[in-house]
Amino acid sequence: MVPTLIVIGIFFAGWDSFRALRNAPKDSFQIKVEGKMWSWKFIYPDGRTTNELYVPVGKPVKLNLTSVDVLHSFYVPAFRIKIDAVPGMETYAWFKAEKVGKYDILCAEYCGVRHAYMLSKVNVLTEDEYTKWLKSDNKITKVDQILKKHGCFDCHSTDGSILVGPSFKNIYNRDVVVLEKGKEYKIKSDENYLRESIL
Ligand SMILES: [Cu+2]
Repeated sequence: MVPTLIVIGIFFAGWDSFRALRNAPKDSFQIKVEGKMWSWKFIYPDGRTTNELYVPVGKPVKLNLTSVDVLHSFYVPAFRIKIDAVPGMETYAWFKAEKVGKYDILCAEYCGVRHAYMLSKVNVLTEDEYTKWLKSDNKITKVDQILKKHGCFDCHSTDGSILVGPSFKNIYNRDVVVLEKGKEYKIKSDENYLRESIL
């Protein structure tokens, strides 16, 4: 009897935590998350996308996750959430950030050679900052549409974060080293350089 009662007690304590984890509040702010080898993409209700997650402080946020290629696992140790991102399926997790700051995002499912670099951040902003952030460069520009259509965001970010390829942020007129016939040349990434790289 005694062990049975203990086990039943533990079950209900666990059931309670489980329900809290699985039932996102109805007024949660919803953000889509796409995992891919080897980066995270966050898609907000207005269509904007980022490679780092931006959320307001003190508000429940529900993440709807999927993967475009293999299994990944979205892991934020600070918020105690870890959930698989599965190709062809939608999973979810929710959290409420209690303090403003930056928190680590990791991939917790081995997904290929750069798995260990599949890192990102949660940026928790105050409500004022967040409304401002949502309003800033809110429009999806024609350039964004073109980049999206051709899949450029698979390897390049626009916010400076490093993915497989260089970020588009400040990409114009920076110093690059090119290799030609075994010789290194230092040049500027001018229009010609960018055009050739893209083509
Ligand atoms: Cu991974």
